[in-house]
Amino acid sequence: MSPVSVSTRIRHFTKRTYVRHVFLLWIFFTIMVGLFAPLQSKLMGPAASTQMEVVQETMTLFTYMAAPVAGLIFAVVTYSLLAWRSKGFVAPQYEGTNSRGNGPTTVAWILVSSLLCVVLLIWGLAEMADGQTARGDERARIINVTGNQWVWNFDYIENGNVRSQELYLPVNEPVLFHVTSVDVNHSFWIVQMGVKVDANAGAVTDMRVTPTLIGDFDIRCAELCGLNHSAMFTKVHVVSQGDYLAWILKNGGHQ
Ligand SMILES: [Cu+2]
Repeated sequence: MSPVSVSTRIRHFTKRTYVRHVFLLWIFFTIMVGLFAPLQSKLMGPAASTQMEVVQETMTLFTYMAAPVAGLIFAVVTYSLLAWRSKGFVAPQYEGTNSRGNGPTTVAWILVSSLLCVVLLIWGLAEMADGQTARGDERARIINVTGNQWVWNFDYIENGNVRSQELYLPVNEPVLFHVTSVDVNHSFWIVQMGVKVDANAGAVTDMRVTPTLIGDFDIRCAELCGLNHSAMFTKVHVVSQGDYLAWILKNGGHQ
């Protein structure tokens, strides 16, 4: 095939009305998905730990990179549904041209997908390493977390015999949670800190985090655990070191 015939083919292709329409729809849907990218991380609230910052950055970047791919699929589907719909009860008179075995399309699709995957993989590995370093150091305060249909219990074992059903944490201090369950399997999820671990009966799982923001955040069970699973949520109150100590002393604990 000579270069002239390729350029002629491309010119003919882009002159078709449906190509221009799909292209415009592609731009439209790409922008719509792109606009959603910075918004979706805000939907989960402010980042209350370094891990959550990493999670939000990753979700935003992945959405930006997926936007043109999703946009193209939305464009083709929307255009096909609207323009090539069979009207009434009559069967379509003819079929559209088959694109199976179209070499350039296949090559372009594989190249673009591979490139996107490689970029996302490199980004993901780098961010995962950042998340690991942000987990906190050896000297973390240990708190026991117990899932129980359908409440969470927190034991502050380093501060005496203190138990609560809402979690209290001092800001900027690393915490190590020992997580377990007394009945079925639950999942301990601190939403705005971007950390989650299974709470399994008969086993103890570890989770580390350092809260970086003072405020009240959400704790949810992220594993279907029976009738009231959806009501198995509580709060974490991240407070100053002084306020944390005052709360511990008020509840019969020690420093
Ligand atoms: Cu649960």
